[in-house]
Amino acid sequence: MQVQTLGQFIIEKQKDFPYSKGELSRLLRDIGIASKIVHREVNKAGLVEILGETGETNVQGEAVKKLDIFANNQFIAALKAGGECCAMASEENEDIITIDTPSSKGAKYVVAFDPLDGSSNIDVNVSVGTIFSIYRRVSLSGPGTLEDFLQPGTELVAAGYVIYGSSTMLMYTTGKGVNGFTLDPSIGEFCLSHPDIKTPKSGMFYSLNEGNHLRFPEGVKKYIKYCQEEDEATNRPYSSRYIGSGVADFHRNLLKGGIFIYPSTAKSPKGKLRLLYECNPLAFIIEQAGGKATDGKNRILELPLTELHQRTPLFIGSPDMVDKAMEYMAKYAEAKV
Ligand code: P6P
Repeated sequence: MQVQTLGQFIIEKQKDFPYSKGELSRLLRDIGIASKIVHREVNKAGLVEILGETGETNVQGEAVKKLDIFANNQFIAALKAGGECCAMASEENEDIITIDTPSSKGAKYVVAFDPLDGSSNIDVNVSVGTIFSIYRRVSLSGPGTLEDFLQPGTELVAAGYVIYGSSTMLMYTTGKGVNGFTLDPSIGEFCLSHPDIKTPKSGMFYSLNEGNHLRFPEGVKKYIKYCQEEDEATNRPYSSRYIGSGVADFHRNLLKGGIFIYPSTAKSPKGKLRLLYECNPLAFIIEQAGGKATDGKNRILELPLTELHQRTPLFIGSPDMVDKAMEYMAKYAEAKV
């Protein structure tokens, strides 16, 4: 079978963008390069002095793992060197990272990313991931600005994620479907393995941290009960699958069908996941694969983005499962937690 690498695929698809002069293609290439370097370190994390915590906390107040910082530095370096983006935003950095090298000042794009999502799982060998989203800048020239990032998800030009698991895969969309590439370490190339992915209309998995049950919105509690009822016609009860690494839970549900929910909780009244570099990119992907993503009421991609690290509740996955969850959220909207 003819292997098609990520690079070949991107160039072939470039004709879908008649006005593109290859900048987006080169940007996706730069992300692929950084992903391969992170893959190498993640896959030997247990062997080298890169496990454990740095002793610092990030802007989210979360303990920073050494591999978090390593991954963050790799993506920053690769995007700076590539010269195709004029600013970046990272989960690990409080403010945007402006790039004012000569080649980047004229760059058309900005990139937001979570360099290593689920990193608290690294020490126990659970899959982790990188999530990225690409916007066209709205500022006219010079280094990128905060406004370049404060755009709704409907303005996304491209989005994707890398999952560092039993194999390393890069999944992305530019608005013309979702394609998945598996890294072949023997040749150092991401190879097309999952062309034109479509998520099942319904699935068997529901994913959420039931430790927060007491403070879930009533609609979530009722939906969980629905998932647990016995009903052969709708293949219930579903199976609860929650690994605590969003990219891993999302990836399983994308391929097999399912729903991932991170609602508002006592600890995270606005939800835990970040709109810019977690929810919007995953929402773009799931919609391109035929699924849905909401905040419990509104479409994620249409949510106004007013703060860099803005959080939102997230319901994402198979369309029929998200619709059912929304029915319960609407029906019990007024019920007090
Ligand atoms: P909790 C990881 O920190 C993360 O951002 C997602 O990857 C994951 O789905 C979620 O948080 C887990 O959060 O509160 O259930 O541990």
